Amino acid sequence: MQIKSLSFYFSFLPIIFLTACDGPFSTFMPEGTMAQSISSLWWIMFAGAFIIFLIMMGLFLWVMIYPKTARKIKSKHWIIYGGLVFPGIILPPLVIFTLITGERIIPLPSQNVPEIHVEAYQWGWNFRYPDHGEILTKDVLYLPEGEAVDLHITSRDVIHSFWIPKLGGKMDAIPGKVNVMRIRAEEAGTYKGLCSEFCGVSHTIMRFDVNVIAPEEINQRLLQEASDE
Ligand SMILES: [Cu+2]
Repeated sequence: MQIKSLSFYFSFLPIIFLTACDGPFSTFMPEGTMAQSISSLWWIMFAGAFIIFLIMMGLFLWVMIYPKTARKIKSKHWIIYGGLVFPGIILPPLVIFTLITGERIIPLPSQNVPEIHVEAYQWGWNFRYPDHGEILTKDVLYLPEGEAVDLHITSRDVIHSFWIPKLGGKMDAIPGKVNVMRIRAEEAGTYKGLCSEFCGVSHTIMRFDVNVIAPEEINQRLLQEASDE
């Protein structure tokens, strides 16, 4: 049997790394404004970390290959340039970008945004729509396409965590407390959400569907849901 070259086996490597990049729970394929901001921040942080890694590896190799030259650099210069100047150049842009992203996804009370009340419990989700006669949907969340909504998230029993990977970040659902998260889906369609905090034996089945539909259709769909109950 002919032994294949190493490059043949290495050609499969990207497949291993990229197979998990798509699918309903992927954060690499954002479809909402908040998820897009978080994803961009992740890539910028990744690029920053990667650049630092390359510089550190370069320095490491330099010290290993040319130890005599490296020894000529005074230790105080390593501290000044490596410990103060270098982080002083790299960290501020990352911090500024993080603050801008946080500001963009934070639910500012001054903006008038419709509310949906989310209640987590072992092991499911209740969604109530105050703008539509407090209609209740179980394990199905209806969101208007292209419009921001404030989700008021709480829990009936233990701590859970609300997450729609393609649309936004995670938010803890804590008994006796209401956490607000703004979410905005740009494209109509069906998405998947889940509990991302281990909450008991049936934690893994604590999932829900998200139907993003035209804003003018929401009321009719909710009334339909209510009559089906
Ligand atoms: Cu849970």
